[in-house]
Amino acid sequence: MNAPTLLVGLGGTGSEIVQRVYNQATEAQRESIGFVVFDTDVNELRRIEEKTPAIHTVQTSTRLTVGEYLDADHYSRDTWFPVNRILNGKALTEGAGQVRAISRLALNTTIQQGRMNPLNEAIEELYKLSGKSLTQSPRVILTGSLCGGTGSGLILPVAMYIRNFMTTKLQQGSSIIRGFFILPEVYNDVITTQSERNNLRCNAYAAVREIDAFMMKDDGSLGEQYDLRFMAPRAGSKNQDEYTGRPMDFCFLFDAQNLDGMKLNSFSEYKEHAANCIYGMAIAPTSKRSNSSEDNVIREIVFSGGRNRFAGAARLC
Ligand SMILES: Nc1nc2c(ncn2[C@@H]2O[C@H](COP(=O)(O)OP(=O)(O)OP(=O)(O)O)[C@@H](O)[C@H]2O)c(=O)[nH]1
Ligand SMILES: [Mg+2]
Repeated sequence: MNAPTLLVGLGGTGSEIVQRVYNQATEAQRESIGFVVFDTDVNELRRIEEKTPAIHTVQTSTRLTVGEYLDADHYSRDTWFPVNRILNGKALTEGAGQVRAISRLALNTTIQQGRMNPLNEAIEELYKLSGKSLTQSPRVILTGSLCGGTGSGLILPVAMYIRNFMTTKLQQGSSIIRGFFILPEVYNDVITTQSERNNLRCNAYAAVREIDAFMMKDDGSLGEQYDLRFMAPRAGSKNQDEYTGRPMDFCFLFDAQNLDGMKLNSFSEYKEHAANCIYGMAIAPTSKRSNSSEDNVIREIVFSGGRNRFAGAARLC
């Protein structure tokens, strides 16, 4: 049996990739995989629930506007959210409007209200599986783009949530968490205005900086002048707690061009390519080789002070 694997799609693109991997997997492979998707966009989630009901879904949005979220979440309003009157009127059910902070704000309420249960249950089911075989702890894969609001804003908090859930509830702190994320140039076919493309790049830059900073903190290579803490609510509580640990062990990034400057033909082909890579590296029989070669990389990680946790991803065939 494959190592139990949790596959989590964040935002519209991430959810679609998870759905594609689900469709590629055989019935037997699906038994050791927990599929979970997160989105603010109810229409996207509904499509997934109709076509693939076995995928667990978490809707992070409610009917509230940004202003109403902030009225109920003073910690966010007073400490980190970029409060803006125009944003205050925005409803969330059709997406986070490419604003990462909105997605993070909605997730805080999702945790507070105990609506992370589909994710918790998927993790617990895998834990039972690994308990039976007593061989390997569950592996975790997060996917999405770094470019929009919803997925990009969820990467760090959802990774930290999963790490802490596994460590505190399941004593599985050693689980390897890998991220597979799409970079902005891949959207050039569908996003054509320069201002929107710039926005995608800003989001991607901010997301990489966040992931990197918390990886460095955990590796002990972040300068002492940075007092970096990740604060989020605990389930069912308005109080903020510090979540600790490394958000992910390896972060794979997909861009539009390969080393020879060649591109795929369409946006859809990129999503299929991302799904193929995840399937090949995490689920197919060849995945055992990639898992063990990553384990062997530990010596090089130590020598580089953690600087080689980022990688590109592609299939050779
Ligand atoms: N025009 C167009 N835009 C797209 C398409 N697919 C994705 N996008 C936009 O590209 C950005 C990145 O896509 P996703 O990763 O799916 O975004 P998300 O995580 O769902 O975040 P938001 O939709 O911004 O809340 C988002 O702002 C999307 O709205 C598409 O087919 N056409
Ligand atoms: Mg979306």
